[in-house]
Amino acid sequence: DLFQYDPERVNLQENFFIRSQKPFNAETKPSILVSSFLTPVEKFYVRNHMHVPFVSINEYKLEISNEKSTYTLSYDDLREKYQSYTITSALQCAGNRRNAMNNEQQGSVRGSPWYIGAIGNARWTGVKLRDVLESFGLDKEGEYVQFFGLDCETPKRCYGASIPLEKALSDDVLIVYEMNNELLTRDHGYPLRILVPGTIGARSVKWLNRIIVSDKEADSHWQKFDYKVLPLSTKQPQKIDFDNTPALQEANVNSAICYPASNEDGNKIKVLSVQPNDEDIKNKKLTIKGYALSGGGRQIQNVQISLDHGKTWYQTELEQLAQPYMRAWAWTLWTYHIPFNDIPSQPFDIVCRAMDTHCNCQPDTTIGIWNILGVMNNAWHKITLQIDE
Ligand code: MTE
Ligand code: MO
Repeated sequence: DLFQYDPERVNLQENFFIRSQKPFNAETKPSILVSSFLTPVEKFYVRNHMHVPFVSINEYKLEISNEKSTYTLSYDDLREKYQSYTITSALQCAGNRRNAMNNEQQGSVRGSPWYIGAIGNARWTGVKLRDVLESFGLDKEGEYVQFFGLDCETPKRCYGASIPLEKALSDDVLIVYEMNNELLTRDHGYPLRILVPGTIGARSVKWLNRIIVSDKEADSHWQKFDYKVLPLSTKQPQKIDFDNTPALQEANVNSAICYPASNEDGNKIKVLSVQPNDEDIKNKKLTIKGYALSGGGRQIQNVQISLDHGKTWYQTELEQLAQPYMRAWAWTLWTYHIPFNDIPSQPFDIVCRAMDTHCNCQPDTTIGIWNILGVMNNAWHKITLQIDE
């Protein structure tokens, strides 16, 4: 049983909706996502494609190579020889919000039925990938940098991904050893993982074992035959469909409503019954909260909500970090207080949408973006509320 070394996991029901046990896949409950700007490690979503490998730190070696040369670093080498950096960045699975693409008009999609919680925001500490590549002179040639993990189904079938060399040499791509100032936990990639901020989660390879500078993309299943937006017409993908579609890299602009929420799986709720809290009753307003983010370092410019399916919009208040231009990796949290008087007849729908600083915005429905792998869903998020007094 490859899963025999998976870590013990506690308080799962409290923090997560569990999508599968082997491999372990769990998403953070919506109200937890908006209860702090940094997502606590033990509440951060976990997306594993296989088992969690057992790593003995004394034997652990990171291999770094190109076609001509191979170098190795021990864990201590990496921590001692290079300067450490910390950034705050969201990490989001390209399949986040996939379940909303399962619909009657368009059909079902393949993959884990995530609601809105395959996302988190954390402080990541490590060394710059660029510094490591430069120290071996591996920053000059090649088009891609490939990463492979220690989670292998067979010796040849390990989790792997690649990113363009240009991105790999940019300021904030890290070989990470700490998340929120604690050593990485086993579920999040102990001892080392890559963090590629602004890019889909699949490229941030955990249990990092090999880095290869190459003219080619990683030949792993997940680089070549997954994490691609196949054309809407493709219902039974063949190899040629994958060969003709580029691998996803940068994330798109997205947002979701996380509060109010209940403990029940968001995918199953048609109408959410809420009791306003004392504060809201006093102010005669209902508090709504959520997150927003974009890809490639683009900052969120605004998040709006609508109570009439997009005819009129209200501007929400944003909580975000001051980050350099094109390096906005952290998410944005937003809040709006709906005056009770503005609430139409019950139950009623709320939708949210975000726009980034490049004026990228979210489509109103999944109609034009549906794809068989159910990735990159960024349609307006909608919840239906019933206020009980
Ligand atoms: N790295 C390895 N080695 N194995 C994996 O299964 N899953 C990827 C990525 N890195 C994965 C991996 C995917 S699809 C995502 S979304 C993120 O890790 C999830 O990171 P997390 O579990 O720390 O939240
Ligand atoms: Mo993912």
